[in-house]
Amino acid sequence: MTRRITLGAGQLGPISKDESRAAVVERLIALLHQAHHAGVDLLAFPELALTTFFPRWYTEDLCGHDHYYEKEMPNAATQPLFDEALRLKIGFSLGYAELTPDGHRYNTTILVERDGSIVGRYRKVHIPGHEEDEALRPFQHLERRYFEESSEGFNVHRCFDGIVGMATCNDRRWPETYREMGLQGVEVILIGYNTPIFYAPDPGQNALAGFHNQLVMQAGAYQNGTWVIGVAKGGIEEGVESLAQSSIIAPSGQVVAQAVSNGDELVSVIADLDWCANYKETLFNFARYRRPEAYQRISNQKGVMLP
Ligand code: ING
Repeated sequence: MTRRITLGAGQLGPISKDESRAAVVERLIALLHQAHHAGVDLLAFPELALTTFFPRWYTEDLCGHDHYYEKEMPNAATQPLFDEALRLKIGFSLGYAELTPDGHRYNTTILVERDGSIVGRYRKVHIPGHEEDEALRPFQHLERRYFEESSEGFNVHRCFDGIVGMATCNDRRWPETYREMGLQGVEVILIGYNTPIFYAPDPGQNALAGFHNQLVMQAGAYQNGTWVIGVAKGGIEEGVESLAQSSIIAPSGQVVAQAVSNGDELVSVIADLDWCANYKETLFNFARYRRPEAYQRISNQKGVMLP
């Protein structure tokens, strides 16, 4: 029996620093309703989907940004989203800033099945940017000040009739992200992102922001035989232009659907999870064609860093 599920990317436009959680949750629920009409089974929301991208601002005292973090999930502000998703029988992933009871801070995403159960949680591994205020920058990218790197790695979850994994923003640029999940048989990878167009360390890359975004996700999908959903918070948010171009990519590496706006927009695709086998069991049959000991020999000789 063919395993078809309808995948959705719930792209968000800008969230202002004064926008309430209730107002943002209303926007998320509006995307849920569109997803319901499109027959979506699994809807991915962006990274840090409940607040503005606050790492663009420096605060001396970390607690100065505590109001941007969630201390539990769900909570009073997000419960309406969980309730409506359950009523509509739509699963979703949601990115948010997590402050744990013992004071750890993570850039977190949860995965909720259609029955309302939380079936997965991912904490961002690759934390980009910098730790201290860099006055020469037009805006900061202080994720390394506000989030810890997770040591939990990339796990996969058997749900939605398949195998689903998560990654966040900068993770998508690193091949290990896809490979770790590919080696676990992943069939759908959900990736939320907030990506400023301007890249202070090398502005020459600005014009390639969209190309690099597509390049890494298309390659990751193809080389690991998996569907990939890249879902943005885009547009000009508190004066910073961020990439939109949310897209759903097939195991062939083809972009099947892409957002046409920089605002709140649903992108959806009917995905056949069995298409993953067309690549996993042929070209990229890891068990048959990858000899780990060969990689080990290369790394010993040439100091090659292996994923
Ligand atoms: N953002 C960015 C990303 O990797 C970045 C960091 C910004 C990289 C601009 C390159 C250019 O897409 C997050 N949140 O990881």
